[in-house]
Amino acid sequence: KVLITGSLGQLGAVLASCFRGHFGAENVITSDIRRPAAGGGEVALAAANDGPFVFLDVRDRASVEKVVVENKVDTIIHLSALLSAIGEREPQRALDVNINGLHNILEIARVHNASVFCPSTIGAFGPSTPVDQTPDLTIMRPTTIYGISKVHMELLGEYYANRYGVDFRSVRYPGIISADEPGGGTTDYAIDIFHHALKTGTYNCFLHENTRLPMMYIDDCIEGTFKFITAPREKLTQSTYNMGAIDFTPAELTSSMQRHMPNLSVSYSPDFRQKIADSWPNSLDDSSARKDWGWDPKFDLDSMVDVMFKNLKK
Ligand code: VAH
Repeated sequence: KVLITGSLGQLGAVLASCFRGHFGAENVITSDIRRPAAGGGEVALAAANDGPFVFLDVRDRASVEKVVVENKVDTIIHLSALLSAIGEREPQRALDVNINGLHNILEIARVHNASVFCPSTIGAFGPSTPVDQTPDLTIMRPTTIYGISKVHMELLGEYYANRYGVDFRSVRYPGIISADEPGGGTTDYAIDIFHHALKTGTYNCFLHENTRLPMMYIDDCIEGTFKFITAPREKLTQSTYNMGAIDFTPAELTSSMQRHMPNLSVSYSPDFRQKIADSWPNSLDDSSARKDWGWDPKFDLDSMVDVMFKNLKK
């Protein structure tokens, strides 16, 4: 049985539906600290309604442990976290959720023999990291509380794997693009821009037009994540893998969108998120993920833009 924390978020809802499709709805327990109706739209509602859903605060170890023991959970997909921008607004809450939540999950996995998947991020890199084709193994000195909590997660997960034999797996996601509401990240502009474009024909971007960041379309993310979590352990040569796909700037995204909306007008007013974006890589070297477990993203910038318009117009 699978338990997913943070199930009503941008990734959780879609990942839950993917896992339920493969393993049966009753074998995937979704959970969140929010009420389903307050989550991110239809997909989140489905995550809560299409199978078992429990209220869980990952900071409350006893409650999480009760769900794991009572349901014989053997796989925990731990998605609860405060992202980069919201983390800078509330560093203490980010530490509490991202660090204490993770400690609880790893301890429960150790005691009850569960495996753990927890995503990392390009935010785990920092200003001293090489920016182009950033490799898996490199300098990691992030400057956001989110990044710091994710480096801690990668290292602690690896420690639990080496010391206690916990099957711990992680991937470093770039910005994930989907039609659903994102949750307080720096890469969110690449989603907001579609919603504003369709409503008003204009968008005021909070990043500079030439800020290049790695990105990925949600379908690639879900397919790849499923492949990684279910890959035979012996195929994996490391616990954390870069997962790259596309990279682009707000200006390049705008040009691609203008193929559909020639009159789309985008202005730029960088705010505090610019500094965060400037500390992250431009692109990732994900050759180990491709070699070890067959990571193979399909969407490029234009095909991602095409499918976003198609979905949002629906
Ligand atoms: C953020 N989308 O912007 C997240 C992500 C790629 C960074 O982890 O905070």
